[in-house]
Amino acid sequence: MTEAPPTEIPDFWPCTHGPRLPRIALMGEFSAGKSTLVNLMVGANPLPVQVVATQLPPVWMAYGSQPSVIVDLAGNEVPCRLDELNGMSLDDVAFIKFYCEEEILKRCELIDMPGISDPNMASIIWERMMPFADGVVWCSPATQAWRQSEAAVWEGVDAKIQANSILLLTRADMLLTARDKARVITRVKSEADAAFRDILMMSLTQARDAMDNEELWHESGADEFVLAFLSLVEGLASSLEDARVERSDTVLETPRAASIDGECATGHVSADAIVPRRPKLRLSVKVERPASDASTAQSLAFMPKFS
Ligand SMILES: Nc1nc2c(ncn2[C@@H]2O[C@H](COP(=O)(O)OP(=O)(O)OP(=O)(O)O)[C@@H](O)[C@H]2O)c(=O)[nH]1
Ligand SMILES: [Mg+2]
Repeated sequence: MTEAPPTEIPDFWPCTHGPRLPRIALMGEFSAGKSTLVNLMVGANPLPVQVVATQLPPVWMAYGSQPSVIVDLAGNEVPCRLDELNGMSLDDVAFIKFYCEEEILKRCELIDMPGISDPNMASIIWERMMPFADGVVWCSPATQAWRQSEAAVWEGVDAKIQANSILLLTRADMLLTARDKARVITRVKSEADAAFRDILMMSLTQARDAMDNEELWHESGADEFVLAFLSLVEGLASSLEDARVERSDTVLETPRAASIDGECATGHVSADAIVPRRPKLRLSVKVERPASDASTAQSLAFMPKFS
């Protein structure tokens, strides 16, 4: 499935130049909490949750104020409103590009995938987006965490992506005791530890409802997830920057010949032409940081809305 990146960039993929942000795909089975998590991170509620009548294609969220668009497989764009998709045929749709001006999107782009086991959604719809993700947050409900069907899909994912991915056990509030939670975490870690960078548990609804209640927020598991997520994004941003600098030492030869990393060359690209993008960070939530990870802690002066 995602073993090897495609040698050619598909028509629907936009040609961009210069530095780019890490892209994180939100994946998991139907109703696992992917859109709830994205809404929490973005701090608004752009994505419909528990959609039944309308299944959304991948929704790629990026920072910006421009109108959102539907991008078809040929790369054509038409204006889009998420609430107007009802009944629309999505056969030729590659993804929806959704823009909003939220802090987290200055640090990474998020791709909210349809459920991997959704009977109404062919797997090709999310599979074709996979080569463009740098990392994944895989949501799995804690009450039936890490099913065979999930593990089977994950096995087909490139090891490099796996190493940059978090397994998030959602619906922690449905497990009644701390002992139950510990049991589930231990079991899932024994099965999937090597296939993820972090395995965490969280109640998305509890985090969503916590507002300024720090205790509830902490209890929801959100603190830990935010730290892990931002550390992941920081690491990916550094790797992308290193790779970009390396590439800029080499002349890129043919148009659209670059690998599928968001830099699609139409000519020679030199280091001078590229201005590194360093978003200005802001503090919105105070978090206790592990003393052992000073550099990450420093970079975490920013928190996604998430509160
Ligand atoms: N109790 C509880 N409910 C949750 C949690 N996370 C999500 N939900 C609920 O689960 C339902 C489905 O959530 P979504 O975010 O739409 O799930 P999804 O993975 O995006 O679903 P699809 O896009 O349809 O595959 C919603 O009603 C959420 O409120 C959680 O941590 N605890
Ligand atoms: Mg969803």
